[in-house]
Amino acid sequence: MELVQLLTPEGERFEHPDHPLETTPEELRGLYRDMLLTRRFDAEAVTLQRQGELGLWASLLGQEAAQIGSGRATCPDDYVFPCYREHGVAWTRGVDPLNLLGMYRGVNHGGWDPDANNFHLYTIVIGPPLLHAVGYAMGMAREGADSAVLAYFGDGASSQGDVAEAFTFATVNAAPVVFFCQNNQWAISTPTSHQTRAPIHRRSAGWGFPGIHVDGNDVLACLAVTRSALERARRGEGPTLIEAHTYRMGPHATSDEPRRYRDDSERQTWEAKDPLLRLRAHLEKHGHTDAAYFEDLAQEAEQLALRVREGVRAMPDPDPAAMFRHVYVDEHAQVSEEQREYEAFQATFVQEGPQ
Ligand SMILES: Cc1ncc(C[n+]2csc(CCOP(=O)(O)OP(=O)(O)O)c2C)c(N)n1
Ligand SMILES: [Mg+2]
Repeated sequence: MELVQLLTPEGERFEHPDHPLETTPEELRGLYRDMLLTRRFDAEAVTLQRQGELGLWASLLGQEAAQIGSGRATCPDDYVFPCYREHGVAWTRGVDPLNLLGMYRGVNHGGWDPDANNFHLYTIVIGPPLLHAVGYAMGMAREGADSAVLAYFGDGASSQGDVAEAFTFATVNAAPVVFFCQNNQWAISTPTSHQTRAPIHRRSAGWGFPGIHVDGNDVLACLAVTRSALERARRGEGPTLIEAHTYRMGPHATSDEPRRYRDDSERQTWEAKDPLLRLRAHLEKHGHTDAAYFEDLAQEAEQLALRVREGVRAMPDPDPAAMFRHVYVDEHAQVSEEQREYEAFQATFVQEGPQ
């Protein structure tokens, strides 16, 4: 199947007969702003991890268009199930970027109220979010809701049994769900060629629902295909699988060193397809922006980075005893014993500073 593209890497816009998209200059500027601020936030998080302020960070560098395009296709009442790298999607749902950092700093298990923005908590275990999404979508349909669910997974997660099970339940129940696979070519050090022989988007045919292959570095194409798939789901016509062809420009996470398993030239090839550069080229070519727009945006990005930096440092450390409190609803003898041992261990440390 052909790759759906509405914007070439050089910033040329064209129409696709099956995926029409009308945009105003204001919307285009908004999408660029979303991608730029997300990229700046992500870079700040990497720096914070390098400085010891975060335990880990999974960067989205290179995947801004896939995330902003698909995220901006959702309506407020839709519900989104992310994995752990969906910082751009979180942004489109109105989650404060600062809140994404708590779990990666190790001070909480989530960091935001999922129901405040219909954006579920990050899930590190790959595969389960699709099952959660299908169950949630089936529940929505039974309640007669006029909304849909958007669920994210990766090329690596596509090998999990959970994904196949999610497809089965979604299709036989015509669940209002869209499965969005960011095929960023890698699952840590495992290339996509080790996950599958056939393209991932073709898989849905075996389950009897449509699959779309989209240029994941083209924010307009991602917006168009996700919007129409969500509309289809809301009409009660069942699930759609979208495979966004993109690239993870950075390491899997800050604990990873990609030069050990992939050639740097690969990254250079993808730099030419940078999602931000192509929309910027389009904006400039058509006179939708001037120098002041980009300067103001750069300033806004620096302010965001500063707010995040100060905010993360100010996050209070959790009470160590809290980790024992939520294991069971009622008191449990073994957990209580572990808590007593832990507290005795803590008491052996001498406080520094004036006594
Ligand atoms: C069930 C399960 N197995 C293994 C892991 C370890 N793991 C974490 S991320 C990852 C790779 C995921 O790759 P992909 O789905 O392509 O997502 P990406 O990181 O590329 O966004 C693996 C194997 C996990 N988190 N969950
Ligand atoms: Mg991947």
